[in-house]
Amino acid sequence: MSSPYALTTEILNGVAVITLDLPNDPVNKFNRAVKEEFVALFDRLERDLNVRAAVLLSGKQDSWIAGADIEEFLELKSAAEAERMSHDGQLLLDSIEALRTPLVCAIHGVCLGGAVELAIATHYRIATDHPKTVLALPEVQLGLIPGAGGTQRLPRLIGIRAALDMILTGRNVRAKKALQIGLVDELVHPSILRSVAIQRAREIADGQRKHQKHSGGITGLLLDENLAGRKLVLRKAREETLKKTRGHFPAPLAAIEAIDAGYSGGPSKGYREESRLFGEMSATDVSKQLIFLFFATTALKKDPGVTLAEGEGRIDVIPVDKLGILGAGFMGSGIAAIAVQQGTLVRMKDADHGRVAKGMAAVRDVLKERLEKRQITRLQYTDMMTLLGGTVDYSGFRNADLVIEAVFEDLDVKHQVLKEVEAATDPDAIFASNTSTIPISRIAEAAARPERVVGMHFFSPVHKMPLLEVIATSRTDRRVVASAVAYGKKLGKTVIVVADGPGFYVNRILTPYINEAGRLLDQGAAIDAVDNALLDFGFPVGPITLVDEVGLDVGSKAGHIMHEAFGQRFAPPVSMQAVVASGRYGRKVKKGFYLYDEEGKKGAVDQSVYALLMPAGRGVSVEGGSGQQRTTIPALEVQQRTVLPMLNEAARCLAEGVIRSPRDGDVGAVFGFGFPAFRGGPFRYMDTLGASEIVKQLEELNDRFPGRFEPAEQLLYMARRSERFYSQG
Ligand code: 3H9
Repeated sequence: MSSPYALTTEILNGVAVITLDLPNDPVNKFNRAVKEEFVALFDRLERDLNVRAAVLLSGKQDSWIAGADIEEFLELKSAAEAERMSHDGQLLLDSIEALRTPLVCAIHGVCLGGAVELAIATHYRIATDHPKTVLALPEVQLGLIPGAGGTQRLPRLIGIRAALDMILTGRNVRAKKALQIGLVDELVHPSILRSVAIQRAREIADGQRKHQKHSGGITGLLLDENLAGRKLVLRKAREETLKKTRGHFPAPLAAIEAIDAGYSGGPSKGYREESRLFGEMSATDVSKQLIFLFFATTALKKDPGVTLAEGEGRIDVIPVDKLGILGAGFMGSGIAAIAVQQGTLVRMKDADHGRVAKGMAAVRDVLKERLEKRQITRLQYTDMMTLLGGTVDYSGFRNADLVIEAVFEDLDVKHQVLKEVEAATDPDAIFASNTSTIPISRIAEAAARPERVVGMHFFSPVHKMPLLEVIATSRTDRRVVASAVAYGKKLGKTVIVVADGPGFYVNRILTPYINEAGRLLDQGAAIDAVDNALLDFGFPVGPITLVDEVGLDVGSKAGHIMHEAFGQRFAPPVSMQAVVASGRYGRKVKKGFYLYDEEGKKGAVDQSVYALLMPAGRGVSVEGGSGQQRTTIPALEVQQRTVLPMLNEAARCLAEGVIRSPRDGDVGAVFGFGFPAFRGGPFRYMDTLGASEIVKQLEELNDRFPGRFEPAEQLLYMARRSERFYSQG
């Protein structure tokens, strides 16, 4: 029978060996009950004079502690309540720091947020030198700041600059790096973690060992101890944060403020400010949206992608050990690169040896980058490369469990390769298309086994983009869908299952947005001004830059397919057609709307492109744009004209069943092309604006530009009934 308690303690020769193992939960986290158990336990240990030291271990297989319980944040009713929670956390960790019995943390697996704050309040930290061991303060990714002393203790332990890096990015710090920066004191193999931790606890109790205080090396020390140096570092951090976030994320700035307060006003002021700002941040809409996204993505991790029948429990999936890839281009090699990293045997085919070699080199580049960043060892690199093979025929495809095609976006070409794959593989093999726009059912028309045909739409660059759309046709076997979903997750992707149709979900809602950006150029707007307006809205890149990145040839081909399918509403803008016709395909040919250097690094707008656009004399410009003879379109109008049709299309996708839920629609847009996460996604954003406000704005635009902005039926219906997409905010 499992214990109702999370903490168990064993006393070994004066050392209390404490194991945290939250019952019935996959990870350890600090919820109210666990905190109470900690208080009671330390109270008892402090009074037990037989206990001279303590060690804290996790009972979970590969994770230590995931920090504070985020679900409890959802119950917080006010900033004051959150401030109290932070203050209580600080008091608990202060009491641990002041323990008579030194506490040693034995860390294996993820150590996040409040867990790092706990660890740095203790007397000694040992971590395992295992790839699963990472330490991070991910609070800013939830719109929060470390609230249990992290903004105060961390800079003093590892130096301001290293602390800022961790707190402002939330980035994972691997064990080796943690040792280098002084975040942990020692690294050991997992097999000896427990015994070494007990030994160190004894040594510290006996006064034989003190832990070293690091603070970012000599330069770090000099800067931190010197008022002017500190001010400079903090000012720079503020400037860079503002530049990067355009003011949309208040938490990183709040964290800097809390750190500053601790140095300028002393520790008690620092802790007070940390609690106050933690409370303030927890009440922001940004934090609510980011926490929503955290739970939405975790829910998707468990989602099999198909509806289970009553009593079914789970669905058996086909494991993918051998993968065939058709097309060794950018997408094909990108998929190969992530597949070999998961131990899949990959066979990549293209038409000639030159292309295959180029694709293999591209895989090597991705893995080399990981090697250089020390994310993998040389041995792992070699093992991964050994899993990759190339071919110009179908040799080695016979045993493939899954074949993904990433060939030219042309239906005839897709039909041809589908037939070839069916002939070259076993009848059980799954055929997946990575098409970005062609309906899978059209591709499956050529199939002898349409039930084995599915869509797996990866985003470019594959090794960086977190989303995968799995597309099921009405004929796809549900086990095939579930297998594509399971394999996508294994590849580390967040997977949404969408219904078949031109552009599926992500490209369908992206197209009207890009088209409208093009129409603004048709009107004579300046390229950088359109991009800037949407960067200000919160997109990571502007729409014109995005087109340059994706490739104008690819984008325009997709645009035509969408136009054919959806008619006038999706008519491509004139400007884009003129530019693509001139051979400016964007970054890959180092010629597009922007200038590119030899390495492909983006520069300023290429002024010569304006000659290809509609005559500027007829045009207008956008606030803040460069270029000639322009009148002004306010940035707000640019945002409305581009973002509203995207929202409108997202509502249509939901009504038509292209996506299963607003949650999938939000996650798809945020992870597929960077819809501003602090707005929660298109559906959360529509709820913030309200359906009637969206309808009103769309109708106003439709009066000015008939046909393009007609509100979706779904929005009209919701506006009439004052309905929302989500029942709660
Ligand atoms: C913080 O610490 C604030 C402090 O500064 C001080 C405050 C005063 N809370 O992702 P998985 C659940 S802020 C609640 O599928 P994986 C998750 O929802 C906190 N629940 O597994 C899921 O639930 P379910 C800073 C949590 O192996 C289940 O655990 N910490 C938490 O792929 C399994 O999760 C973070 O931001 C949590 N903290 O990844 C850590 N963590 O089974 C966020 C997990 O019902 N968490 N759950 O669907 C993660 O990054 C990943 O979940 C983790 C495991 C890497 C831990």
